[in-house]
Amino acid sequence: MPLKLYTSPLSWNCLRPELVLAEKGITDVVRIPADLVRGTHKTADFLEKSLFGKVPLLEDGGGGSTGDGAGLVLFESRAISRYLCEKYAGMGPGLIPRLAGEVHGQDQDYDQGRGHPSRAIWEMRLAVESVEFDVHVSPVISEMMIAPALGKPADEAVLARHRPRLDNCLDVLDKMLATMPFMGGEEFSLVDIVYMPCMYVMSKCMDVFPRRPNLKRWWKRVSAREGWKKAVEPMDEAWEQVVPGWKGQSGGLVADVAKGEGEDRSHL
Ligand SMILES: N[C@@H](CCC(=O)N[C@@H](CS)C(=O)NCC(=O)O)C(=O)O
Repeated sequence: MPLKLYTSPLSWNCLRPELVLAEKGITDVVRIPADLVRGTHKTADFLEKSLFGKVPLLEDGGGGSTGDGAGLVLFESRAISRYLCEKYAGMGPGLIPRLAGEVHGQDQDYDQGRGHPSRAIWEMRLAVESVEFDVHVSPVISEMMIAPALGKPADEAVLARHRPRLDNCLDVLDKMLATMPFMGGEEFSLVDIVYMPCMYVMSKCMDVFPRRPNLKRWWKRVSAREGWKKAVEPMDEAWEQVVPGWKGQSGGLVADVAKGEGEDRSHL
């Protein structure tokens, strides 16, 4: 049975699992488009499954609400992405680093209760994205991109609170990337995938890379991947409709264009 993914090309959160699917070459997916502008996808059935009423939402194996593959329903883009990495560990690039002794996705050493410094460090880097980066980048994107697209002024108080912390986080990432090629370490992995969507969208509204050479090198490396090019194409098409000039441009784009067309896009 194909995977069922409630998704929207406008959504950077949906881009995370889309990127895993593209990297892994998984095509047996039925996509249910979410209308983020009108919210028409929020049927009773959808709301029963996606408890916060958000996309992405993944169904694997039909109905039911929990389970082990059969009848699995998952929301939260990072949980979905990780599930896909683990389920399809044998397809495409291994997006979760393997440990010594690991066979067919089973970590024998973990089973024996032993800690692994290298995996612990990778998990720490994965956690940094949601607790240090996303908490600041999401409000900044909302104010710098969504608000102007709606023809609304940015909330300066929100920017004053989050922008300095985001800048600090980007500086830390730049420093980190001076000693390793990827966000998770020596190899491209799920850690890069969780960062990429917001990094991309943010680069449309502010100058992220000019003062951060290591971050810039990282972005060049990861955005050259075929998986990224394939996954981001629908997003570029969709946003070009909302913000003409979106494609191929960066930094300060959105504040200048698309002054709201009377539709409420606050849920984007
Ligand atoms: N933390 C969630 C965030 C999901 C989210 O905010 N999705 C937005 C689209 S980017 C959404 O569904 N918004 C509709 C709404 O809030 O009604 C994740 O990573 O999946």
